[in-house]
Amino acid sequence: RIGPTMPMSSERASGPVEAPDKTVEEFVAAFLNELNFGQGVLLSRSTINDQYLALARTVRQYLMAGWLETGVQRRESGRKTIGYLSAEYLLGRQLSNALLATDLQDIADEAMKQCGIDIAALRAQEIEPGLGNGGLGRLAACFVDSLATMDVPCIGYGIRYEYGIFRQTFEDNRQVEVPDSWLSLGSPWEFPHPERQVRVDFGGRTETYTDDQGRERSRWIPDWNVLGIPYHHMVPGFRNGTVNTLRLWSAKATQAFDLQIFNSGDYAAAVRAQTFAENISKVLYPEDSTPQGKELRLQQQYFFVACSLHDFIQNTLPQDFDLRRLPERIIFQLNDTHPVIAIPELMRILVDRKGFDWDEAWDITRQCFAYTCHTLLPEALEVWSAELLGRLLPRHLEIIYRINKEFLEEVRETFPGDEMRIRSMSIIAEHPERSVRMAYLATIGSSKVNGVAELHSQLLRDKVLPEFSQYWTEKFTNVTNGITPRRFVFLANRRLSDLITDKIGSGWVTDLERLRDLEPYADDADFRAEFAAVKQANKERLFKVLQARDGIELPEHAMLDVMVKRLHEYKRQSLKLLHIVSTYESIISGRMRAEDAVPRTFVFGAKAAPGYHMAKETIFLINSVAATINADERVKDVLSVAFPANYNVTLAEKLIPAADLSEQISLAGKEASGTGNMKFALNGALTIGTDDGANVEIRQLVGDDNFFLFGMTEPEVEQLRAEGYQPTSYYRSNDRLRATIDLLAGGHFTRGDRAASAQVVDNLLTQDPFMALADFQGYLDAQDRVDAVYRDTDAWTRSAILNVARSGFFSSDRSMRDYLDRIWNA
Ligand code: GPV
Repeated sequence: RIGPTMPMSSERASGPVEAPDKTVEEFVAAFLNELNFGQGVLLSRSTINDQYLALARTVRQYLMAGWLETGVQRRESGRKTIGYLSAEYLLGRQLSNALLATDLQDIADEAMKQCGIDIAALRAQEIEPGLGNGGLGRLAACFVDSLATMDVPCIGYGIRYEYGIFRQTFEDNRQVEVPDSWLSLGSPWEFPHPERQVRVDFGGRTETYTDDQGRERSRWIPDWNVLGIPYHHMVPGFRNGTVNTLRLWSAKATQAFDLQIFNSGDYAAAVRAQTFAENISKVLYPEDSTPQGKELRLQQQYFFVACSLHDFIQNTLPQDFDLRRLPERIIFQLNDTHPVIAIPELMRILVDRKGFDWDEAWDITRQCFAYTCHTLLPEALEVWSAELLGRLLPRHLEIIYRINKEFLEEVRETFPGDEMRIRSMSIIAEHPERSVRMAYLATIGSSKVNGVAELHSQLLRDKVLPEFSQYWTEKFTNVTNGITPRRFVFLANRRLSDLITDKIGSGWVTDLERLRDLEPYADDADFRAEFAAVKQANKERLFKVLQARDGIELPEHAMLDVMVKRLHEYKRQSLKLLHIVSTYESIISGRMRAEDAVPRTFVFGAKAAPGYHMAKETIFLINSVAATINADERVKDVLSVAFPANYNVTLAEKLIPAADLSEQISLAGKEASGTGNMKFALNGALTIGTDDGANVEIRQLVGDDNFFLFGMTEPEVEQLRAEGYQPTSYYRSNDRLRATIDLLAGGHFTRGDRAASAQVVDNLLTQDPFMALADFQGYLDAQDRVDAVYRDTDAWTRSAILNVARSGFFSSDRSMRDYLDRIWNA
């Protein structure tokens, strides 16, 4: 039986909760029970959706005992909890992960077969919850997976967006966004708890008064509010019985509608307040690494943070808990600046509601927070105008001013007369308008600040927050990101997993450094053959998926060269495009014979923020180039370009295991870490990449011989910038670059319409803010090295195996251990 191994707590008067037996018979019985009594249909009349929902609820039954028991243990143990505060969780499909965690895959397969059902169709029925944009949201999902697997108490707090990241389609090669109604067919993985609703206030003003001890105090008189309804999700550990909780908040109006107005016939007016309130959790902002200074976004941030703090303090801690000891019980990890309003919120709770002195409250608060920064782009650091903050959260703005005043006084004591320094450390910026720098507030209000890769943490200290890192050397640290091997290797790459387990046992799934034991097999010809066969089988699986999903046909035997990530100028999809066009140009101009080229299939996956014009133009150009190349007989079976729409976690799980080459080509000093880079390496792709983010650490671990490095280093980028970067000089002096750009600009890919490619091309020639042209030649040279190694199948496979064997460091279990040791003291 699956179930608690601990003695049952006295808390449950009704006796132990038991899951059905882990046998095909009991699984079938539980499934039919869910279908008949839960879904209300007969098997013979059921739709695929009915069957999917019933299957999901069946698997849920096997997790339930562990979930309830974990909850009891968490309450009784008094252990410190990690409160992970994140505006995004990019979870991916839940069914497969739950089957994996419970070790029910084979039983469920067989049980469905006995019911005459193809389980693959049911897996395909699930719409993944896309409650995140990209790396940051996916990182949060990996972290909660690891904490559950390590049995660390964690509550993931976030927002239950009714619509997640938009669904991308292409029309005439241009991106069109469609709302992602992931809840429309039912959501069997969430548990609503309307009885645990929380009220959240907004607006109004503050006033001062004198309390009964004669102290001058401030209070907030808000003028509107909404309700937060928690929806709980299970976060199962890997086969360890632990199930942690993700608590996502949904906004609801305090009053559904105005009956008086409704009765008078103005129906729109009657529901206006409801619509307004419920808009707060309606949709995820599709911005990635660039904040939207929108009022609704600030409302979202405060909404989920206020609900979460209230939930922990009022509902999760024991009654009458002494809040002076709060830091022993919670550490709130701030996933970038999105939840940073939690710092003044905790101050408000302690000072205004619980009657603490300011100093004592501040001392507690700072111990309860830690801040992770995920960017180096100055334009990506969140700043809120004081006008907006004061209008929406007047008391919080007041608290921020006081935090700032006291902090600057402290700095002034250390650096008397250094007004320049003091101004540069102020939370409040005065130009172009008075505003609040959320990263500064986060740094001042946290016990620790970390970056997400070695290079990033170094640059964070030196370039983004230099005054702060001098002031508090000990506060700054690094935790290099990681990814969960459960989803991204064990689940996504079953063939490779079986091969690995066959050689070194299954311990690697929860102890990824054990992959080191594979190293000797890199020199074993039989193993290499098996490894290469796995890659080929994964390619064939991918091609079937792309055929069914997008109608894309790809040649069977070509190097699979993959660039998947959000579309961003700094990530340089345009540099990848220049490489493709350059190779194509070499062939059609006769400089290279098609039969001498290494056949390559290029795959892109990328969503552009709907308001990011240059990114959308780049998508258009990639699609245009793809259509032209794929239709050109001169390069048939030598060059193919695929750009399946709507890249998401589900597609990533098919794409990454099939890839030969991983493209990680951001301008040095711009990508904080990257996590796709880790997923590819662990699935046996070789990386072509710049010295940026976690690429640096990947290269150090896998070795220079097993990584294709190119491009300027971060100091070289800085130097070139200082000298005055002129992209046209590269265009003029490099023949291949000129031929490539001329072909792109000349309308060859846009049916003669030169204007259609002009924006991307002109941007490269005149601005090129991310120096694609400066790195172009180095990139081509590195691609030539890729071809040379790929021609030697043994050498390539050997490198691929070594990439797997040496990338165990990038498990998010290791990241979590680092957070526990360096940041959480738990
Ligand atoms: I700030 N990141 C993201 O996905 N969204 C954001 O709003 C911000 C950062 C990403 C970084 O760009 C990646 O380099 C990094 O690997 C990832 O966050 C996780 O740390």
